[in-house]
Amino acid sequence: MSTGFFGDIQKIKYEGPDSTNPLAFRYYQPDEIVLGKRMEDHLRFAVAYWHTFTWPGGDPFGGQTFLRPWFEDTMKAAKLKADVAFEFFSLLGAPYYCFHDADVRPEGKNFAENTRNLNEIVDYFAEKQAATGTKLLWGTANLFSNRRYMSGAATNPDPDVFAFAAATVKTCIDATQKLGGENYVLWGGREGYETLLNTDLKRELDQLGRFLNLVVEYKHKIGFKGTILIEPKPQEPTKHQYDYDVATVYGFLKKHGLENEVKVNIEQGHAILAGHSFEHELALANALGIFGSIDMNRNDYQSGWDTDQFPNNVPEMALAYYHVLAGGGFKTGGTNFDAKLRRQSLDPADLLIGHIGGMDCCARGLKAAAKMIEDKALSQPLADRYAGWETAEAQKLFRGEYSLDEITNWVETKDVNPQPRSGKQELLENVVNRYV
Ligand code: XYL
Repeated sequence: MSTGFFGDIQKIKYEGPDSTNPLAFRYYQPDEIVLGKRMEDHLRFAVAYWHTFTWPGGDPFGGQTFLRPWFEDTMKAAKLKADVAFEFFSLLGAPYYCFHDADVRPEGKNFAENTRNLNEIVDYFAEKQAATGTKLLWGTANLFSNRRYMSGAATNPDPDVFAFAAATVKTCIDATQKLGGENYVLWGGREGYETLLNTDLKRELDQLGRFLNLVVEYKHKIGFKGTILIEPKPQEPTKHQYDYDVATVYGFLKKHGLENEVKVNIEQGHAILAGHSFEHELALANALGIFGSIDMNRNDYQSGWDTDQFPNNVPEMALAYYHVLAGGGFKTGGTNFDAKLRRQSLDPADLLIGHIGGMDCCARGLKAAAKMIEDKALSQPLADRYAGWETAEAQKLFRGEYSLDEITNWVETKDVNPQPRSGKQELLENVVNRYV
């Protein structure tokens, strides 16, 4: 039975680019074949439980603006929230969702009660997944909101907090496995510091390494088939977060011998905060072999904080999906909308409209990216640019078969005298603009 929260809104349908219906897709067609695969299977959209159903609309200067009938910390309210959430997934046609433990269950008075509450909701979700066909892209633990985590979770100076956090992650991996989740995410919002004056940086990094090893060991112990993902972010809430960006996470994984065990969940807004473009982070993760999944949103380029808005810039999405496709596309990952409404967008319909716009924007970006790949619009100029490295001599140089002396001899005897060639940036920018 419907909760009635969305009034008489019916399942969102594709109506084509000319439609002016705000509650219809203009570009996202799940069954459309792109590069030999259904669009839905490329994009693997997920709704973020926290922004869509839990966030009350506060900002640093004011509290709740959203009035939802489930805003109450009880099991009854948690179940109503779940009813509305699964109605939402079905109306939108989102194949996946993602959640933190704290988004879905009431806060208990201790660890045992938290676990009981989580397990009760997990059973409820399992029934709803079976009834609707919605799947879990990833689960995660909220190790940053409760005051016990104010000085970190894994990186806390108090080992009791480390233990509490580790035990909580165990329950969340169990929940994710039970619900058939395809990934498990670790975002360390408090795994960083406010000031180095009170922080033993080396110790905290070692604690974080131990914690991550525990997670990987447990994954193998229980036979969890999903991917463990770290989500980089440079700061906010802490002044400095240890999982700063893709490059930093890779160095950390290497140090702890986990580079083949853990991949990254890359968020558009976090890339921007780290001073990178989204495509930089995606391309680097591909290059390092650790690309996993994406958190899709956009940041306000003027604000300088993590505004978590829905994406609305097609050229940006085209370049993002270009790198996703170039790396072979998602395996267990997907496109999670880690995006929230602006706090004045009060209406239930706004929740749908935000996601519809984001999905359409991603669909357009995906199609543009696929066409660029088909036409070799960027890959051919790239191959041409590096073609010199394909010669036998250059290959030996690359493989390390020449010493510095031999190279010097080569340069001298052949009178090597390189002539610069145009990088053709403007030409390539114009090429991209033909597709978006
Ligand atoms: C906040 C982060 C989280 C993670 C999950 O900036 O994006 O929402 O995605 O903990």
